[in-house]
Amino acid sequence: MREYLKFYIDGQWVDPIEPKTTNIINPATEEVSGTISLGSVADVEKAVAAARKAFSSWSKTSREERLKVLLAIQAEYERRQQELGEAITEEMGAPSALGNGFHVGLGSGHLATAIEVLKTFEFETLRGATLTVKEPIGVCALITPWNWPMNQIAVKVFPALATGCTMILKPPQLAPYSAQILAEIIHAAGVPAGVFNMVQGSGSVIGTALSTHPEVDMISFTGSESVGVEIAKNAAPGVKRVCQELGGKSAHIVLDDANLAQNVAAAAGGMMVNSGQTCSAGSRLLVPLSRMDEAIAAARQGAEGVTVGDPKSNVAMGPVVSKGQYNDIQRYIELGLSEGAKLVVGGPGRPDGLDKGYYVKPTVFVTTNDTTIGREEIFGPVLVMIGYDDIDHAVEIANDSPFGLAGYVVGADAAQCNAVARQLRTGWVSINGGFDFNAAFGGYKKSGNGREWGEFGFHEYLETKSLLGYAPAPAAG
Ligand code: TAP
Repeated sequence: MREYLKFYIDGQWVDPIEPKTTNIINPATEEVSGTISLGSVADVEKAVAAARKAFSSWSKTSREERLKVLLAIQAEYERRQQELGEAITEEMGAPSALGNGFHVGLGSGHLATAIEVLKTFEFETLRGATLTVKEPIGVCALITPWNWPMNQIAVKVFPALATGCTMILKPPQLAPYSAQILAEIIHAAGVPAGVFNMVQGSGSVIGTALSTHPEVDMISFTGSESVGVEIAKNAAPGVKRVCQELGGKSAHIVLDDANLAQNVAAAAGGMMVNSGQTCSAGSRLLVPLSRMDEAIAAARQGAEGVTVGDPKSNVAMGPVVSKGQYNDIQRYIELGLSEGAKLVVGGPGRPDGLDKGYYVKPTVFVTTNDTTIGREEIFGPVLVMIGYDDIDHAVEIANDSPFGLAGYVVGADAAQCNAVARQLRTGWVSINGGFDFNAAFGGYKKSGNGREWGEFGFHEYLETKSLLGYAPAPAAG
């Protein structure tokens, strides 16, 4: 049983000012796996004051000093990878191989990337007589979701540290353990007091206190559209910078010259990774309408190949994160059936033999882009397949979405893939499986306004200052 009752404020583990706790449920067993403290506005006040105080010195540190700190974090992070993976499995149900693998690996990948970017990042550029200086924006509130808990924290905390900002992290109540271990890692690495602070608790209390706080300069939020909008409204009177990374309903386009069976099966299996709880998941699979029968057979094969069960065992898919998430997904599956979508595989209820735990059947529907399940983010292991007539039609369907986070294009002709990718109105497009920690990640439209990852993530934490006449031209003659 885990017990994380203290917050990390001003370089110390401290008791909450008003003691209050909540139990954390293991989604695989529906049993209590531990207890955390829930913070209050008074804890936020303390954390913000610590971050404000630390900003005056941390913002003035040299690149080398910050590199040293990040390298120390990297050494500690590597040492505690196993623990992080186990925590992720327990808190949100990722299978061990995924928790220890991709979940923890994304964190270390972003950390290594932040270190490399920091080594050469141009904080100052001189053009003519004007010096442009990139300065840390100040005290940052980092509010994260539960779905890829370490990834979401890593893309915020490491660039914030690298750029000289100080911060208060508010992890998700549903997945608080890995954040707690990361705070221990940061403490052990010797990050100066007040630079990194962490308060656990509910979004409505801690998140709102941070979003409205006059001493918070910037908010980086990843999560749902509704909460993103609320944060922006709360932050508006203070004219804070609000970076939003929100939801998606991304198109995965299988072009006609691709190996259809192989790509559709892989896309169906890929949709089920992390129980489909991935903002950038290719949740709309677009296939040539003329080959729909072939695609259906391949999707069935791909989804049926996904083993579901106890995440501590050797399975491809564990449960979804919570009862609420399970119910939401079931509602969408029922909606798909009532809307007349064709069920290819899966459907309502738990997979056979799993009577306890928030397990969902890997599900595939064939539908059209105007249905609810074709338009809304389900955030579960539910793939919708949509047929297209030709490439222009595929692009039209892909872009006919309120979201614009990601896109996937697979095909044999690289030039054609590139041309399709260029036409997608999304912030991130993977062509034939391309992946890059240095590529900017973020959305168009209702998927948000921020850009994280690599060098682009640094800019979210920086102000731009122009010093005009910094280097006046030498006097004539
Ligand atoms: P949310 O319910 O939006 O929660 C995200 C975070 O915001 C949690 O820490 C939550 O706290 C907090 N929060 C809740 N209400 C708040 C408020 N009024 N003010 C400030 N903070 C508040 O999202 P979720 O259910 O955790 O995550 C799923 C959603 O996130 C999906 O829509 C998904 O697409 C999106 N997502 C997007 C991305 C990117 S990169 N675009 C990545 C991952 C997820 P609690 O602890 O109380 O919940």
